[in-house]
Amino acid sequence: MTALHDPYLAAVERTDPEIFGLIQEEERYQRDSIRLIPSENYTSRAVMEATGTVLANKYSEGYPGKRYYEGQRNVDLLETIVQDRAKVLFGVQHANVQPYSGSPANLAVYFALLQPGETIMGLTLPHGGHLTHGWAVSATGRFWKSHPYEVDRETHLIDFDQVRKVALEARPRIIVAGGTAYPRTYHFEQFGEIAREVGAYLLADISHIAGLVVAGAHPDPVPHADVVVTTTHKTLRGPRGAMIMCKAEHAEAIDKAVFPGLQGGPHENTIAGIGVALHEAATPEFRAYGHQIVANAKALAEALLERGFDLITGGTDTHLILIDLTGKKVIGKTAAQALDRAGIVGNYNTIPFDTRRPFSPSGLRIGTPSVTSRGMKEPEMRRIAAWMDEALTNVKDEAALDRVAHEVRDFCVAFPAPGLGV
Ligand code: DSN
Repeated sequence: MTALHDPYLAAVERTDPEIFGLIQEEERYQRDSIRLIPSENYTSRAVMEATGTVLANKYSEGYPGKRYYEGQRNVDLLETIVQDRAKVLFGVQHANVQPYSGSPANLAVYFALLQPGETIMGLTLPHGGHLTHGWAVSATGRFWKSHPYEVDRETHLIDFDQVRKVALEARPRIIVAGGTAYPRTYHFEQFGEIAREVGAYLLADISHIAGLVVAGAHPDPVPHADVVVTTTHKTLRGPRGAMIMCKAEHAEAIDKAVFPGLQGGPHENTIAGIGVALHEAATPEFRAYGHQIVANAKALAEALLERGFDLITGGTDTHLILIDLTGKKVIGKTAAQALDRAGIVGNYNTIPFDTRRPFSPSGLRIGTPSVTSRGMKEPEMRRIAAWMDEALTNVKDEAALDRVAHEVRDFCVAFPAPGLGV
């Protein structure tokens, strides 16, 4: 078999030096920088290899045993194994592993369970929700009514008295628990109670925290939610994709909504990569990884607080930290650009009740999944906080940013990133 395979990327280099060059540049960038975008990670080489295989040559519309194409003898077995792994790992009755990513997965859930015009109640986007939780510019806000809930104005926490009040007013068909910039625990049990009280479904969107959930580092949504959606590439550390998991009673509606409702042929190469990631996520090492992500985020938050940074909610329970830069007299975009120049990659983000606009907000969002994948621990988080402080007090000082970038590059050498080929 080995003769079939070139050394890593040799065929891309021969065939298309331009694309090869950019992939190599990106690998260097990912190797030499401290990546703090909380929705990103480093997949293992095994996940990456499974994703880039002959499975990309297939068309397999339908589901195992019920395809619209012949030639599925391997693909049917593969997709069934991946479904079974998801069911065991998350403890769910049904798993659909075909959604192309998180946004189509959420759309499929609404398409399956709601009539057009019924009400979605999610955390509003500027307070840490997601576009597909009913935000106006998203199809989810066009085809369904959106009646969002907010975080508390003082604490910036989800306040369940307020959630309940909004739910009683809005009478939503579905409540969404989950988000992209909320740094604290999602209390799925309380969401579930409110959903049942108002006769709504509960969708737990655990895209950001799925790896923490399987590691036991975040409460489990499964006992409380009708449907659980997750992307597969964030803390779960798989390829770019998504899964919808649900009770058996919703299985048929969910499957029909994904295919033929919204998608055509599933990307079986991605599904193979998801399978490898689920296999890895079932190990004791992954459990330790999930707990270390949270320990690192708490250590990083603590070190930033000591350096005078304001953190939304005062800290974190998860992998994610949202910094309010107002007191530092630097705006989110300038901060993110200066950090990138210094070899530290985060993203500018709105903070709750932000007085600035979304394209130039007051916040910076960071997280620890990628640095934890490199084996960094609490002492390294304190060094990262020191570099962030140095860069953010010198946003216009090219020499200072260069100095940090050099130190970061040297530091990264000691923490090899999984999956890289350079
Ligand atoms: N865009 C993703 C994130 O960065 O959180 C969510 O879809």
